[in-house]
Amino acid sequence: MPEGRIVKAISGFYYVRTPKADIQCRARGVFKKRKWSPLVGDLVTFEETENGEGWVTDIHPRKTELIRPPIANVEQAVVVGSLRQPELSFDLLDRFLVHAEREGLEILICLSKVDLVDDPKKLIDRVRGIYDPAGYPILTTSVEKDTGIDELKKELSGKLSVFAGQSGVGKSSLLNSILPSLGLETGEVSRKLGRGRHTTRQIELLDLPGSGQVADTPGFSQLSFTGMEETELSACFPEIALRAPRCKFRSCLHKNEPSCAVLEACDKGEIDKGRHQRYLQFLEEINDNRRY
Ligand SMILES: Nc1nc2c(ncn2[C@@H]2O[C@H](COP(=O)(O)OP(=O)(O)OP(=O)(O)O)[C@@H](O)[C@H]2O)c(=O)[nH]1
Ligand SMILES: [Mg+2]
Ligand SMILES: [Zn+2]
Repeated sequence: MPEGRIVKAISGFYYVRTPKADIQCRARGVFKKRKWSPLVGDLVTFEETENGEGWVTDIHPRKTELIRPPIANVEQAVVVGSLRQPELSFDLLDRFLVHAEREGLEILICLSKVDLVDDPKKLIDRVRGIYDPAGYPILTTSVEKDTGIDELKKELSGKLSVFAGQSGVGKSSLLNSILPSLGLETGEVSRKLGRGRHTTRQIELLDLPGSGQVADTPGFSQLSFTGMEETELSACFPEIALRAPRCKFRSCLHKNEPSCAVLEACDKGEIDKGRHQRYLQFLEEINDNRRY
């Protein structure tokens, strides 16, 4: 039976890309019963019907699975945050980074709209100071000034990547710069609210020239940690995970325990205090989830 990858899902239809064409498929009821539904990025087997459509009959085992945005088998997450319009949200950035780490994805932070800041170096250096200890590579881009686009192209080549970030940070604009023929819809950021308008509505997996694929996704404004355990969180902060083995207590949660190597690194400025604070905030949220 034919196989392919789901590149788009719209109201119960899955578009399965094969070397010949995209086949519009539905999913067998059995998936619904098992509460197991196909995701964009899934490799599937399908059965062709006479009218050129199909039924998804099997979903191949997933290498990775993100919940928000819901997508399977991506290898790399490009987390986009604009320096202005909207302002960079470290809270949202870190929330997404936790989810990407949990799936073991390669991570690239993309600081977009550098053209909107008069002296971007100061701000960029500050962001580097926060994320260098975690080992995350940072790329700065501007679609207006054509900055960083070639580098971004290189980072995407040969991989399956997902673009994620708040609405209005310029995810679709970046993809249009990389692939002008795409003509993805982009939307103004509301001046009054300083927020994007949720222009992209669907996840769509796009083929890159040469090899590689990239998914444009709708912007998010919230991200929670449902289903996550307290003890899992520190592994999703690389700079914390690195030091945790040197804490006195194996069960250390790096809150206020004695001889905590993480707290010591924070005091010495080796770990950014804001990152640690957000770690504590997320820890509290995970605890609250368990209580209710
Ligand atoms: N000045 C400047 N504006 C940009 C840049 N990139 C994007 N924009 C503008 O930012 C606005 C939002 O861009 P989009 O590409 O629609 O943002 P998005 O992240 O795809 O937003 P959603 O689809 O809503 O999640 C548009 O008005 C773009 O023209 C940039 O590098 N510089
Ligand atoms: Mg978009
Ligand atoms: Zn500790």
